[in-house]
Amino acid sequence: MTRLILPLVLGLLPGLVFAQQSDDEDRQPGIAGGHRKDAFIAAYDADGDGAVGLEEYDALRKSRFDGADLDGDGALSEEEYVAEFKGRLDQQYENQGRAHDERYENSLKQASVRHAIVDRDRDGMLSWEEQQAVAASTFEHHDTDGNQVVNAADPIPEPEERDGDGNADAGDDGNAEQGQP
Ligand SMILES: [Ca+2]
Ligand SMILES: [Ca+2]
Ligand SMILES: [Ca+2]
Repeated sequence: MTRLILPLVLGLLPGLVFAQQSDDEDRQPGIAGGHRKDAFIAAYDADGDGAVGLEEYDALRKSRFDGADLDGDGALSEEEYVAEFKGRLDQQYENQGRAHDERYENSLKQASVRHAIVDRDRDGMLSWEEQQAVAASTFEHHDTDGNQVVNAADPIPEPEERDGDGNADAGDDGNAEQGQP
């Protein structure tokens, strides 16, 4: 993963968008690297032990990817990708008792944008391999000590340039993975 692409990639995971959305109510997103890592852990810590192992990360994403692949052709169309993201977004809004707002609409638009970005060969379909390429770089970014587990022990990564414009929020950045499978 090149340094040019990484900042973009960090905005590619819907799971991250969700976590950031859920806790950026009283904090500016994208400023502290720690916030990003916390959001990452919150989004993927399936067993709730405060750490995200590579296998745990891959398993959750694969499960979402397969669930989103409604026609079972092994890849996600923009429609499938956005629908999966929308399902989780709707759940989040429902859980928070929030009415759909401008951010909601923007988040859906961003999901379409993410699909186009992650679809590297631009064939209109997001393959698992394309999904994995992006996800792996995101994991590596947070797993700063390289032990295949992202947890509190990982030193906070150096700030990314894109963090400077505070656009980690789902509503105005390009952040998400798989309509985030
Ligand atoms: Ca499909
Ligand atoms: Ca593709
Ligand atoms: Ca680690």
